[in-house]
Amino acid sequence: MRKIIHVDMDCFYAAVEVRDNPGLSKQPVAVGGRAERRGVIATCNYIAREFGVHSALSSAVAKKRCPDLIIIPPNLNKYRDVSRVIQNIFHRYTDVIEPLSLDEAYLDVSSSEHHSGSATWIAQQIKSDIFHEVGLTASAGVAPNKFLAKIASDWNKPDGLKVITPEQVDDFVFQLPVEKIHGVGKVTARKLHNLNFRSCGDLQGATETELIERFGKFGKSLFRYARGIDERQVASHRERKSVSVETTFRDDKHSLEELYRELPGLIESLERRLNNLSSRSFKSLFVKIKFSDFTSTTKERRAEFILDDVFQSLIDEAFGRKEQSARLLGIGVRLSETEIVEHFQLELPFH
Ligand code: DCP
Ligand code: MG
Repeated sequence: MRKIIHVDMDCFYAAVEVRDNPGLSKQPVAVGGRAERRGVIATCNYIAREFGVHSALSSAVAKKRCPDLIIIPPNLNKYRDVSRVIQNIFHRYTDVIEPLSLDEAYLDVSSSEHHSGSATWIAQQIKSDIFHEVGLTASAGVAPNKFLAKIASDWNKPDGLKVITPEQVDDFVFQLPVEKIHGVGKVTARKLHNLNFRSCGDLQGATETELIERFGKFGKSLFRYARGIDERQVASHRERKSVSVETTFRDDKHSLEELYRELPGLIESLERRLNNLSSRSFKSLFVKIKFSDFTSTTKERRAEFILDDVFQSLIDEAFGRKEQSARLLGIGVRLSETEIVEHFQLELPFH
């Protein structure tokens, strides 16, 4: 039986900003782009969440919902530094760590000798180390696998600790709403509800074949998750498949020329991100355009290097797919199989 801990910082970027400016601790605070520049909210503190503010909401809407909201521009370097300190704390307890983003990681402590091998004590200790050394609260989930550990860390947020022992797994999943399953978004949830699958207990009534017929490959995972089974290992090195950057324009772009003009700036920030990689062998380049009706399209072509004219012709093709102006342009590279994640996923830029 494995012992997995999932640690997730509470309202991470916002918590860092409030920590560094304690005068804000009783105010609704968000981190994100400016409302007047079509920015979006990266995250916000729990006071702001009570007003309906959340990640990925446009800052303009956030301001409407919460007029007193203080929106701070992101300081990604600061969050990266904090993240490094947190990662070092994890390493005191195990080397089997899989970071998912700056503020979140899985730890496999099955063979840890700390605290007589009690994963619950280790999780408590990690939370306490983070609080005393970084001044921030984290939530942790302890369970026999990744699927359950992640659900558990979210269970009593903020500053939560939830343990699911092997004996509790069956009862826990039986009543678990299907929308708690990782990978079940709004669309899949609706589909499941229409089939009368509301809890994992309901889902246990379906055969694997039936679920695969209805949900494709994901059906296989659904079948196992519904029984609390997840054999995925905590992978300390994960392959990163692509690196990309994108920008949302203040005003929609109506012509190809206008889009081309954005290219040098985007290539530059893409290059900056690629600087962190150990190898630079690409499989392909791609572009993404989001149109004024919010639909998106992508175009991709094989290429081993960043070539301006490949991006240009991809933009040409993508933009030509609709008679509409563009509100967002993104470019990226798909990496060859050998590229290994350094430590963290890259975050979206803010413009
Ligand atoms: N983030 C972002 N854009 C998003 C979602 C998240 O930039 N659409 C950033 C800001 C968050 C950080 O990633 O602080 C971590 O994401 P989480 O989903 O863990 O959210 P928080 O830590 O902010 O809040 P919670 O307490 O719910 O974990
Ligand atoms: Mg978090």
